[in-house]
Amino acid sequence: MQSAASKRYHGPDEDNPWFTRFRYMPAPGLGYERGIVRRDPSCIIQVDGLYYVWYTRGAHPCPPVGHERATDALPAMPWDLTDVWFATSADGHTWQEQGPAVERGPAGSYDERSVFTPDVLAHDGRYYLVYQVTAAPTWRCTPESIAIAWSDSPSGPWTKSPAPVVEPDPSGEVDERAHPLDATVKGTFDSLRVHDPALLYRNGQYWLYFKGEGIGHSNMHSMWGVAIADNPCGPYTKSPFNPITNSGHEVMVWNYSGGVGALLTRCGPEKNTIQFAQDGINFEPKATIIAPPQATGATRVEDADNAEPLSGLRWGLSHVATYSAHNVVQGHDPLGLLANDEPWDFIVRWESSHHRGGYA
Ligand code: AAL
Repeated sequence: MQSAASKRYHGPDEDNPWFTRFRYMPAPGLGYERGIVRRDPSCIIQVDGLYYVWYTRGAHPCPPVGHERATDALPAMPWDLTDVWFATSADGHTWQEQGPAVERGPAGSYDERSVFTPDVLAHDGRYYLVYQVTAAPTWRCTPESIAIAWSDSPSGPWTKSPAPVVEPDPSGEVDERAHPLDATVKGTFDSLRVHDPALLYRNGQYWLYFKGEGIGHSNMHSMWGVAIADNPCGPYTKSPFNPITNSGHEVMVWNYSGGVGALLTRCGPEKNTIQFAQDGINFEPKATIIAPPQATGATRVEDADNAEPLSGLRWGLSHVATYSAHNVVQGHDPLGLLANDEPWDFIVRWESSHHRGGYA
């Protein structure tokens, strides 16, 4: 006799090389600070012995006021009126903020309102930053795109692409001031916004993974797509297989064994899973995890150090989104810092370990 649960049992987490647990600790230099938003850190790269990270940073006169009250100086959301900054660290624990890497463009440009949520790729001696851009404060149905900047040094200066490199799919119809679910015509999963870019180099091409939000779709059931280019600065062509996940919010992907590992959090039936696609497209869940880092960037590893499925997920930085109550609901207040009297998002460090269980 065998129960349904016993029949589908694949063995304990401890025997699964894709399973891990996360623990959290402060990241001095990038921690809670009144008046400053720090969130959505990139992956971390090491150059000449120094760790580098990029992130969304805003110096705001007050916490977010929402779209109706937002002005040229008052932010609608934590990621409104922000720039991409970078910080360095000798030990990966204590960080020194270095200043802006990519800033908002002048009035009339595609990135005049905010540049945010970066990721980095170091390849062939060059550095590429991919990030979100918007010309207007985020509200119900305002569009958002992805742009790229490049440099010969991780410290910049950075050259911006003349236009965004990935745009929302031009399907669906909705009033900009309506709720996305009140679409007159439903669009594809990425017809409203493309978000959370993550850039990998694989098989001679540049794979730009992103999260889509769609007209007629709830942004709390987000999915991911990928766009591929022969040249890092584009043009990028969206895969005909998109969406390539049915779940997941902020994108975290890493190269492993010729394929791509992925950490899916927060949204959809396969939230809080680690997945793998040998071809970078057809993802399969490999492990269910608890309390994963939010909006995270992990430390990129050299090929020689990338022998295990989770070599690309050893330690990194993530954010605590104090502004959103869902962090409390989902138990993501590992440091108890939501007790702070004002919501200013900040960055923490995490480490993962394949713990064997028990009380040791
Ligand atoms: C995030 C990301 C994107 C969204 C906002 C800032 O965590 O999904 O970056 O636009 O929230």
